[in-house]
Amino acid sequence: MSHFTIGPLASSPVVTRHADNPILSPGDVPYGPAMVFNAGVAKFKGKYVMVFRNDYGDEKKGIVAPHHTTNLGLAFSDDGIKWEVQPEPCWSWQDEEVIRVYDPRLTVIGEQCYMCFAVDTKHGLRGGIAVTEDFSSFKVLSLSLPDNRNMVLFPERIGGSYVRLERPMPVYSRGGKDRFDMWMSDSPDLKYWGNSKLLLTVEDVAFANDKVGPGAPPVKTDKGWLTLFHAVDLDLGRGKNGWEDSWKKRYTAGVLLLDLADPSRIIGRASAPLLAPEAKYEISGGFRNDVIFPGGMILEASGEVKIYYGAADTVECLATAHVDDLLRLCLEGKIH
Ligand code: BMA
Repeated sequence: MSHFTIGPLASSPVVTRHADNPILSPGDVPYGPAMVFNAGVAKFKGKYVMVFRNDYGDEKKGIVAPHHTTNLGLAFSDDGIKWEVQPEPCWSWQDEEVIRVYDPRLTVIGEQCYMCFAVDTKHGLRGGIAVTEDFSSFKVLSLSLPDNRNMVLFPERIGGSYVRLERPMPVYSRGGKDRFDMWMSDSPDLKYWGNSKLLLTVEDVAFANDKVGPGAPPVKTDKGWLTLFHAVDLDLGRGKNGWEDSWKKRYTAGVLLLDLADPSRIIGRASAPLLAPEAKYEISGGFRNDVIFPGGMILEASGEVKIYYGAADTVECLATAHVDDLLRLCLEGKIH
């Protein structure tokens, strides 16, 4: 399958990057990662909490940065902007089979905080769900078959079931390349998942030609479930773009509105990206430049929506928008 080229993309004027960006950088973390990004963020027990991904190099082996070792860090905040990073990472998982966990996504359901995460294993990439009460320990509730990840949970049961968005990686049936779409499954208990449905395809999204998948866990509004997705375009004309030898992809964030009672029904979607890489920390100086990877969204009582995203796979950033503008963008866009 050949890729058509997408060309330049701009962020929506309804979204504002925070003046303090990046809100978390490797230098803010006392245990020395090379990259700090793709965080999950929630409001839990009166505080903002962030679980972020740390990637390390191994100087002894001459690996300066990339995805050599990964753990998950923890930070708390009173305002969602200034973060107190805890002195130790909160979780890592390495054993004979598991290589690392990464890309945490937080959803509060009732009194507990659930964390979806990606797991690299020696026998495939898996998606996991864990639960915690205090971020000092995590109980793993389920692990998917390979290859599935980017899972996010809805913050309440819908029609009696837990619901998640996810992005399986069906390489064989999609032309042997990235060509990945967003799916949805439900579960009676967070362990057994089924009723899987295709939700949003890469062909649906004008600013993607490579893959689309979940980003920030959905938030409830009176018009529907509002959620962010990642959209990826590949341009083979791109060369070295970051510390990596070659990086030809661009990641943007899109916004989607799902029906409250039946979230497998898309009721609105902005036709252009909400966030496209433009700021200095998104387009330069990172491991993989031109990456915006949304992982958290908080709807404040004022109507402000805080959007947390990893930038250039190297730092964590914040942007804000008003919920009414996001709903309007979705409802003005193409409705399925
Ligand atoms: C994906 C994941 C993300 C990462 C993105 C861009 O495949 O590994 O964690 O942010 O690529 O490199």
